Amino acid sequence: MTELTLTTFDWVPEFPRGYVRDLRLSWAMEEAGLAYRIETVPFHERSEAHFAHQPFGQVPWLTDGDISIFESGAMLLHLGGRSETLLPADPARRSAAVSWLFAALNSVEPASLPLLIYKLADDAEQTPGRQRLDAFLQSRLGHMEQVLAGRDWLAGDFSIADIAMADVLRLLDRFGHLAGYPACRAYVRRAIARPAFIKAHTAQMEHFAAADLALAAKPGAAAST
Ligand SMILES: N[C@@H](CCC(=O)N[C@@H](CS)C(=O)NCC(=O)O)C(=O)O
Repeated sequence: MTELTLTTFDWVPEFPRGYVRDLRLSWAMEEAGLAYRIETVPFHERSEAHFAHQPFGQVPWLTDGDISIFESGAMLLHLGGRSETLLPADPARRSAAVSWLFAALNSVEPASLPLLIYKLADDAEQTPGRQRLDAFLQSRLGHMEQVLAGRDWLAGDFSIADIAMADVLRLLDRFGHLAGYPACRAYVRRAIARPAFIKAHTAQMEHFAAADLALAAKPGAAAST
């Protein structure tokens, strides 16, 4: 088996900690018991080598031997190819899991990301566009609520689809957007109670806390966003 290496930032500000998307992959690898290493790239300076792996200068990316993969969905699919714990072999169940993986990233996450951008811009103005966006999100959550009221996981057993969907919904929950959606909230609670999630989340928090300490120990250096 070739070696799996997950690359994330060396440091990030407080706000995204616990939500940086490398967590989707470390969570998956913990679920599957796959060995992996973590490498880092500077948050403040994005090199050409960084863009060669992730064309938007973002993280995470995953290397599997000589193969380099970016986009969390693509990486989850790649890991699914390594373990039936993550993606079932049965064609019908596999298709269901892949469909829900895309639904998380293509139908639900696009409704949540603009809200995060408004939040970071400290913009709470109820413009017509913003109202449309809220309605779009409510519609997506309404449908997810119906789906999740009838099942524990999206495609039979827990799969990469749940890693993506729970992570997308977890961010919405953070900002109170799941208040009227008890089944979605219960789903997020179920997902984040999994030992693999707890291990990956703890490791991410410790990684950035250690980065703070390393920065503080550098003479004259102070963390800045
Ligand atoms: N669609 C990408 C999104 C990656 C992404 O948004 N990465 C964030 C961290 S979670 C990032 O690198 N942000 C810093 C930046 O955009 O400069 C994926 O799912 O992998």
